[in-house]
Amino acid sequence: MGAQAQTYERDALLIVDVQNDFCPGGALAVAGGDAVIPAINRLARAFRHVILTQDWHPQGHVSFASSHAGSRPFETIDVAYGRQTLWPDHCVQGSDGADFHPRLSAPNAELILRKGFRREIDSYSAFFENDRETPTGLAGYLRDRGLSRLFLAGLALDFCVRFSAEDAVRLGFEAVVVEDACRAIDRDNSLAETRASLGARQVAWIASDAIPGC
Ligand code: VGL
Ligand code: ZN
Repeated sequence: MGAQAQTYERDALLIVDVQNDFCPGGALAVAGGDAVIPAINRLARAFRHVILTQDWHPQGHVSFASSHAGSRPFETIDVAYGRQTLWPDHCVQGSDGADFHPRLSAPNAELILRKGFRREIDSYSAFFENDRETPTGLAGYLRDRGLSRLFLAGLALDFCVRFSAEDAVRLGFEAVVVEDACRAIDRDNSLAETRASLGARQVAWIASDAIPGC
């Protein structure tokens, strides 16, 4: 919808959290999470600029249900910066679950951006942590390099992809979600909310086969 089917020097592909823990068999598996990999591998070859994100939590992270006595995964609680969904322990720094999926192939990636490494703040967006204030540095990186349009693919569509795309637009970048290269966790209507929210914020959608070279 609306996005030009052509990649340019100013375009970057953001591959979000294609890590073992978000794929089948992982601690926070997204249904069909590994099914995005063939399309993402093609996209990675079609784009001149590729950035990977990696969810990267210390043990005892605030987003882990196990860090809060009496809490269970997928409940929400109040933390210092507002509501926070609690998750099973996942993407612990240095663990196999935090590794990129072994079939992911993006040899030309120029940056690996790790997020969620502060014990007291979760980070869905690749731009801001969940306090909505602490920047990751990605905006400055993109601006300094003249990258003004971001194509997003990966996991999970209704969390990290969603909030990254929304922040991108809020910061003045164009954002295009590559729909078939994403999968959602889809709990509590989160996928429908994501579609509505992205639509209301001028985030575009595209199919990967509309991108030259894919
Ligand atoms: C994510 C939940 C918790 C994601 C990360 O990558 O979408 N979701 N941590
Ligand atoms: Zn996480």
